[in-house]
Amino acid sequence: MHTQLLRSRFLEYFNKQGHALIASSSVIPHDDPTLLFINAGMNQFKDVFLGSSRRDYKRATTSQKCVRVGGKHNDLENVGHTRRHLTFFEMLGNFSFGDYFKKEAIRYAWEVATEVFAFPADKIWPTVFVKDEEAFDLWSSYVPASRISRFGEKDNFWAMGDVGPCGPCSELLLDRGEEYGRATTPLEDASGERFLEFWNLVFMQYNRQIDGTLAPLPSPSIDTGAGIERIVMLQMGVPSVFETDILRGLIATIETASNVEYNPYDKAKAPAFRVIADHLRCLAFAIADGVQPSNVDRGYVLRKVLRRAVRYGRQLGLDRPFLASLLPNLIESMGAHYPELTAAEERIKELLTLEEEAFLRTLRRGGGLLSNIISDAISSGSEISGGDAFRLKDTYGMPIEEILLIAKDNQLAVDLAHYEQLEEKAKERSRSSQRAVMQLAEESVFAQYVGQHGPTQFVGYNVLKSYGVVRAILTDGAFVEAIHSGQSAHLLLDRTPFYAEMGGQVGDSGTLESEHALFCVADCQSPYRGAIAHIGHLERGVIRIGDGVMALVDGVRRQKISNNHTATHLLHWALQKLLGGHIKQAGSVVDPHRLRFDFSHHKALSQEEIATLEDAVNEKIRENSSIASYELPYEQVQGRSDIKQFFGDKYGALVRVIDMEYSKELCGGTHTSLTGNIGLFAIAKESGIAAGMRRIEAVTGHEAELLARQPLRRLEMLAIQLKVPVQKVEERIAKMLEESNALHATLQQVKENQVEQVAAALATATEKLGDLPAVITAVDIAAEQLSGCADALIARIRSGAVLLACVTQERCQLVVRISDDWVQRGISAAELIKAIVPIVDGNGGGKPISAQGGGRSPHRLGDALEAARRYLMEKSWQ
Ligand code: ALA
Repeated sequence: MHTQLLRSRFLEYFNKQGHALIASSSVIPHDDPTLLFINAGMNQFKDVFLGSSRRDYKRATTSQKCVRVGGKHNDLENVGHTRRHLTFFEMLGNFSFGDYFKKEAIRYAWEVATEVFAFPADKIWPTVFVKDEEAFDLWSSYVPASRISRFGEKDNFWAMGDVGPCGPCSELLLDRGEEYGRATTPLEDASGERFLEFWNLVFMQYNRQIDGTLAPLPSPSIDTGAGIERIVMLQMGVPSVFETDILRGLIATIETASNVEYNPYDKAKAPAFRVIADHLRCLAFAIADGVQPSNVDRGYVLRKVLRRAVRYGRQLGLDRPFLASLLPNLIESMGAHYPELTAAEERIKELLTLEEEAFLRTLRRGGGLLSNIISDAISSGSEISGGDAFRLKDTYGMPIEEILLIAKDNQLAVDLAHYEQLEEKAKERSRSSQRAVMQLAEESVFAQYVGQHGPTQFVGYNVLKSYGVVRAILTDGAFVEAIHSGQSAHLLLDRTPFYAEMGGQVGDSGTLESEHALFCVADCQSPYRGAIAHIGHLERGVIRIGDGVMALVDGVRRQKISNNHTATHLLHWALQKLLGGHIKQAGSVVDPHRLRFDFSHHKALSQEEIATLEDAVNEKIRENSSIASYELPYEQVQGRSDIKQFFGDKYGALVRVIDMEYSKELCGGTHTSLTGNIGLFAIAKESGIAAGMRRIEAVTGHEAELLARQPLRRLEMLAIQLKVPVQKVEERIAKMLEESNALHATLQQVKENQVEQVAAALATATEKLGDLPAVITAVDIAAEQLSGCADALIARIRSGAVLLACVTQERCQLVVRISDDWVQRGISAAELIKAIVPIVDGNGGGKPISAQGGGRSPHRLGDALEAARRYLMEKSWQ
């Protein structure tokens, strides 16, 4: 059964059992710093398991795009060399949020395994967590007890990460027979190849805290996951996931592109095919969801994946960008179920090719760098340092094995110990940035708060002032009862008009006031969904938990932010109108002073395009139309092409739409009520920030006026420098240009006269070489006058040869002129120059009547002139 069919049968089965069909989330986790990429179907439901958010359904089923690379779940270097490691795969799953539990989960899994997957019932071997008697008993009604194995925490306790939802699990294994090993039970099968796991049922019961303790979840839930590639592999009876339909199809296109045949048993070449097929899927899906190869975080991981694919491509002779040519095949097999892939086709192709080109250039430079490193090491008699080896590997993607081999060929050692230290550090960097770790600690504190008190109610779309009760006070990462004047803290209220930074819009500032206290809010953040932290310090008084405060947002600042946010939507609309629908927002920042908008586009905008954008936005501002906002169920909005939404975002059951009729966008930010409030819009800067990625920085209102006034200010400064009133600047400059042209002409005349004078003086110094009158000399004039001087001289002496030379900055220049009559007698300027320039380490050429040359050794100019004399002497006799 092909992947497509299997996927739909699985989803249909669970849909019939009352599970909502939910689309895969983006592979980029939204608002979850604990994760680099989505690595399991349950990620998009993390909040629901924790009880901090709710959905309209209690059962769901998905086919989730997963990326396992760079995190704890995968080792990139394995992919391609094993039968089943992948960086990208689809995970089928069914979920219960406090609805059914172990009994039904096991029944469904059994039915699907034996009926939908059609695996022979007597080949299915369940495993359970060692202490889970309940699961053991439940399985006993389907298989004999002898086929149920108990495993410990390492195998049968699943956790999403170091913190978060987790619980004991039960796996379904399929016995693939003796061909895959002699083990007779899963407990004996250390490699797991014979008794292959194909489905994991997690009985979600706990939330692991930062200190490692397990807090019970609000209600026991179910999370299951089955890798679709593995199921298809088992069904088709093929030895590896790379022999299944989608991946094998991609391998076929690689065969065509490289003209090399794929032989799964060829240890030298087969890994390359597998690496490329797998990595292409990972890259294409991640790019479609908005990640760009870069030097940080996810972008860094993606860059590593792409470089690995390119390096393996070279093993198949693919030494030019090739990944884009494989994409149509992938879209054909997966685009129908994942429309975001089809929609992003052009952008994916463009980014892949740009990145491949850049890396191929880097590789070529890397080759050069390696030879330098080697020659330096040989001449200094030292080894290749760990730092150099790491640079070659990390920046130029050269595998360490290759570096070791080349070093060995040159009888050089490599400081491997230091290299490995650097490698370990880099791994650490990509695994978890410091920021993520800190946020993680904070996150769990706030998660605990939301768990206890429920979310803070945000009332600030309509009001900027509201009464609230202090629910929690946090100083130095711990909850306290009260704070006193001078102390800094994070304050949480039951309700607030303060907007916490999100979706690019900065947090509000303002004050929290009571009769006895004044707390200045410098920033407002939401470290965890539902928690709104007012960050600031207590200016005076005391604040205690339970105190009532008046929350006052700085209204002027908020208005500017809202204006800029609406202007961002207008800019997005204008960009799509001008450049086309492929323009996608890749990031934005909205603060009171400016807005910044990043988008995918392959070339810089022209001045004209920038003006068109400004005009379009300003026109909408002058229309002064109102901006509507309302909430809709996400199901109704999903798939509506007239509402801009981002695959990179995870939306709740209800979403907010910002509607200006011509532009509709899902957005949680604050907006101005009438477009006219924005006043004026001006683009301050347009620049490139990465391959295929542009950035516009713009200002509105008073800031836009200041920007518009800048050229005038410059003009005023200019007028001061020119010592004329502003109105006279043009006139003054025209006059200066006229004067400067006249001066230039005079100077030219002076130079020509000078050349004439030098020529006249030289004409009197004619020597005779045999019959040939000649002037051969070095002169003290500028190089650009040399030709003019030689022309004037030959005109004066009429018949003969002229060789003039001058010396400038470590070089010498030579020009030769031969009169027509001597050319006819067989003397050639070009030949003369060619005969003498080697003496000054240079080259030259020209025609019989005129030639020129230059050299790097001016101290041998005298010798060259002597050689010219001898040459001409000989020639004049012939
Ligand atoms: N979340 C579980 C897993 O990834 C099902 O294995």
